Amino acid sequence: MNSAFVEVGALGLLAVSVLGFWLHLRRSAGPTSDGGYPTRESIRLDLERVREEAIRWLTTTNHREIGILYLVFGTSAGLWGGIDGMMLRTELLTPPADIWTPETYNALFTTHGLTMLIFFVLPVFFGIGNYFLPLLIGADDMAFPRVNAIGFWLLPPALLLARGGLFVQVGGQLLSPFFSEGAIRFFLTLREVSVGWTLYAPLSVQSTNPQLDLLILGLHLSGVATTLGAINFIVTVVYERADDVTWANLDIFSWNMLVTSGLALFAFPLLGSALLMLILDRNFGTTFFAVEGGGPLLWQHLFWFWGHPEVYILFLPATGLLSTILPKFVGRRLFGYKFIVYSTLGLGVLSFGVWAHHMFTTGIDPRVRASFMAVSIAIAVPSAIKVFNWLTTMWDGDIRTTAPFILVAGSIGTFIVGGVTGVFLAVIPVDILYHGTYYVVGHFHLIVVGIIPFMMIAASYYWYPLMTGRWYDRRLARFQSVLLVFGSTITFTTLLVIGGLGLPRRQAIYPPEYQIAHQIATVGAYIVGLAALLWLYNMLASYWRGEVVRSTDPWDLKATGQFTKEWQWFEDRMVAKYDMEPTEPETVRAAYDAEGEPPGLLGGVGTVAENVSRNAGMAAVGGFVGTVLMAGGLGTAILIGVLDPASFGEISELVGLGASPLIGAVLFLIGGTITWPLIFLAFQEYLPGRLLFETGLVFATLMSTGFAVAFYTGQSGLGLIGYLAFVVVAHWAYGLGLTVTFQYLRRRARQRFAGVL
Ligand code: HEM
Ligand SMILES: [Cu+2]
Repeated sequence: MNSAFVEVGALGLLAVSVLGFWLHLRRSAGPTSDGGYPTRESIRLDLERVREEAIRWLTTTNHREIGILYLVFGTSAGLWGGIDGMMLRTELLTPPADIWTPETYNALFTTHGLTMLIFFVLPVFFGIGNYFLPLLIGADDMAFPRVNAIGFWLLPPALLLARGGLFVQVGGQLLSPFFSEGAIRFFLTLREVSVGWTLYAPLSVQSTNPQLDLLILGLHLSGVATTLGAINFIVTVVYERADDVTWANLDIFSWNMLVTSGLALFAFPLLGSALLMLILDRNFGTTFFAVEGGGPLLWQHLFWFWGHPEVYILFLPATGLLSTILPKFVGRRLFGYKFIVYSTLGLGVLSFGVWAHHMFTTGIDPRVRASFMAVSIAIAVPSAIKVFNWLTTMWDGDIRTTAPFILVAGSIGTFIVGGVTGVFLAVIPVDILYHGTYYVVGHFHLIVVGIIPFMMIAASYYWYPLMTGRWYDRRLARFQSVLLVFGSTITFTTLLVIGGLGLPRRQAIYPPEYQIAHQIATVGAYIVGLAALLWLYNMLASYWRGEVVRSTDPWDLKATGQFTKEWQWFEDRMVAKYDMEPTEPETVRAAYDAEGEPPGLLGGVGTVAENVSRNAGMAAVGGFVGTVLMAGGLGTAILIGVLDPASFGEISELVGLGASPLIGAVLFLIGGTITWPLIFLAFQEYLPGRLLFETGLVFATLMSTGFAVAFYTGQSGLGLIGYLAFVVVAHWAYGLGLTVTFQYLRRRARQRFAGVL
């Protein structure tokens, strides 16, 4: 089949239907006409209006309008790249290359990867950043509004250079029946590039396709655009913050945009240089990447020194959105704000130090490889910190299963799978097995699909009322979110599996035993595609038909004290424009905030020494009470013979004091009085908002399993059941004693803090 026609056709169909649908909605939403024909005047006027609008959008320097331009551009590119993805998956429905040729398949994964990474993700995030970052930090506009406009307007020509060859090619095919080959040679030489999105030398140097040169120029231009945008974000965050926005309360999304922009500032100029070298090698006979010159490995080093940070440039804004949106729908403050900021900074720094993990199989020096392995594994730590903080934010929250929340929860899930599979890849022996298989494709798609578009869509829902003054169709959105999570999970976990079985990627032809798996993945991909279309429909239709927002606080954020600056801006506007009353919530509660509670573990502010001694004192009191209660349970167990007191001897043996049950029991008491309560306190701090009491039971139950294993002395049958029952009950007694005491002491501390006592 003629892939170029199919692709341009699909793109055209999509564009025409969106435009037609938009005009239709717009007409039907307008004031009802008297049924007559439009007069000359009204048409002329309309054309005049169109001209004015066009000039306005072409020349705007307003951050919100530029944001929308970016969003429209990025979404269009994303749909284009998505069509490539669907075409790839369609080819993989059957083992032979019967739908497209292998050459076309190569072109498709090249353009799909490039379009998604360069022209979809970054522009969309820059769009969200442009629209919301100034509102979030209380700035009037971006620092350099005109640079901002230039940064955006470099992108359309960049995309055209990178992928315009497709249209030229289709043009050539349309013209060829009418003209001689010589007359339309230009139209016939350009082909979509098929050397892989990493443009590895020597293939990219030797390829004679002139479209590759245009692509390199287009990428270069997009790099310039990105750098301009990044500078603007950095200066805006640093200099344009409102007086009450400090580094300590800067919102998480702005933090992430700042770090992302910092990464872009270092990464993209390097890509630019490497691309220049490549184009020189291709056209002017230099030998930067020739075997007899710098060598193909030099290209890989330069490429991945940009490429790995680029992955984080794309990923960080998504995590920023997640951290911003999640708390709103669980009624809790973001847990561990500081750690989320630090982990963002940590990821930013580390991401420059791991590039060679993409080159483990290229035969670089084993010592170099080993150190890159270490850093690559280390990068899992800041990522995990984020995940734990998200989970803790959800702990005991009032979860509202809105569409944004469903996407957030889905993202955390796919990110865990994507992240853990990535840690495996960071280990050299595992990478040698899986490199170049679908395992890699599964891994990175779980992240690039599972968190990036998910969070873009979640943000589009979350801020839709603010941007348009209307609600999207909320039922459809929930359905769409579930569909998206479901489709992506099916597709990309299947790819992990077939990669694990050893199927190489980037091949249009594959052995027949993989067919079923590939078909499952393809169906999953179509589900994702359907979800994308439903989203688009919802966004367009609701703009004209959606329920009008009648509250200045559409998400009821004031009730949990999370009414942030951008919503304040919205409220002010609604009040000024439509004379609305600011909405007041019926009930207000702190978002499980530490306010009103004495800060610190259990006591008020004070020196470290004061805090430590106060907490240790409380732990000892609670631990003592708990241990006394527990001793009752264990004592009974010993009396009826299901617990062997001799097993205490093992504790003292463990610390090297001989097998004395007495010493063991003393150690046991010390542990019960000091160690476990302190661990519990730390644990309790990490799971705030939960009733102390329940946490105590969970904690005690967990401990009891360890105890049951450690003190097991070969009981069986009824004895074993009795042993286990007494162990659990004794630990519950311990947990109860611990927490009730804490609760009592804590109340006293709070009263003292509030000056009651
Ligand atoms: C439903 C959505 C998507 C589907 C069905 C899909 C499918 C595919 C397929 C089949 C491949 C080729 C695998 C191979 O043979 O190596 C691929 C590669 C790739 N995809 Fe996606 N993809 C999707 C979304 C995305 C997104 C959102 C991004 C980036 C943000 C992305 C980035 C990439 C990259 C970088 C490659 C590597 C290209 C290469 O092998 O050189 N994809 N995708
Ligand atoms: Cu990497």
